[in-house]
This record gives sequence, structure tokens and C-alpha cells, in this order.
Amino acid sequence: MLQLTSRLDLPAAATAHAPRMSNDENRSGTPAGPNTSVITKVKPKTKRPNLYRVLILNDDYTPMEFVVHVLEKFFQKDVEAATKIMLHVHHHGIGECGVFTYEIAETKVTQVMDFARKHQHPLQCVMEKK
Ligand code: TYC
Repeated sequence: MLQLTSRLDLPAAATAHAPRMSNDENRSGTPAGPNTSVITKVKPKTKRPNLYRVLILNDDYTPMEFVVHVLEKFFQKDVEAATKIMLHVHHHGIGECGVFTYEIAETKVTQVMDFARKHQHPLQCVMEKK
């Protein structure tokens, strides 16, 4: 944070709602000369986003080729990677299509569910916080 002790150092818009502070006083109340500045350390304020797994579930009716197509179309998998994921789900009941931020994961789930419904397949897709 850059703390300015003089109101003269700030543009008019920035001072409009600032509390009054005399030229020879900083925020700790310590007297200082006119137009002096106190430089405090800048703390990086970036936060890592929450991440969500998008998962597909096995069922007895959705064709294997349809699941592979879904993985290629919505998760940018090549046919080999898509087939591996599909077979993992077929054998273990559930599998990961990808990891995304909340809004992207939600969109993928909606896209897959809408696409499966349109083709009258019972394929289920869910998201899970990591
Ligand atoms: N079990 C399905 C079948 O034998 C194939 C399948 C795989 C379905 C993965 C859904 O998420 C799934 N036709």
C-alpha cells in the first residue's frame, strides 16, 4: 500500500471521500513534514480459484461411441484419450472428464446433459469440488 500523507498528492477524484488529514500528520498520528509519503509493503492479493472435477457416470444403455463422442466434443479429448476415459467409467462406474473453475464446470455439465437428453441417452454428468 502506498500511503500518502498530503491530500495535495492525490487527484481531486481520489480525495473527494477521503477523511480529512492535515499535511503534517500521517495515519498513525505521527507528525511528519508536508508532502512526505509513507511506503508500506505491497501484499500480492491474488487468490487461487476453487476447482471442480467434471465426472461422467456409467449406465447400461448409453452407447460407448456416444460417450467417446461427448468426450471429444466437450472436453477436447482425442479418440484414444476419450476411449480410455469411457472404458474407465464403464469398468469403475465413474470417471473424470476434466478439472475447471466453477462456471466452466457448470457449463460443461449442462452441455453434456442437454446433449445426452437430446439424443435420448441416460448419460449422467456431475461436478465435484476438488
Ligand atoms: N456401460 C455402457 C455400455 O456398456 C457404456 C458407457 C460408458 C456408458 C461410460 C456411460 O459414462 C458411460 N454401453
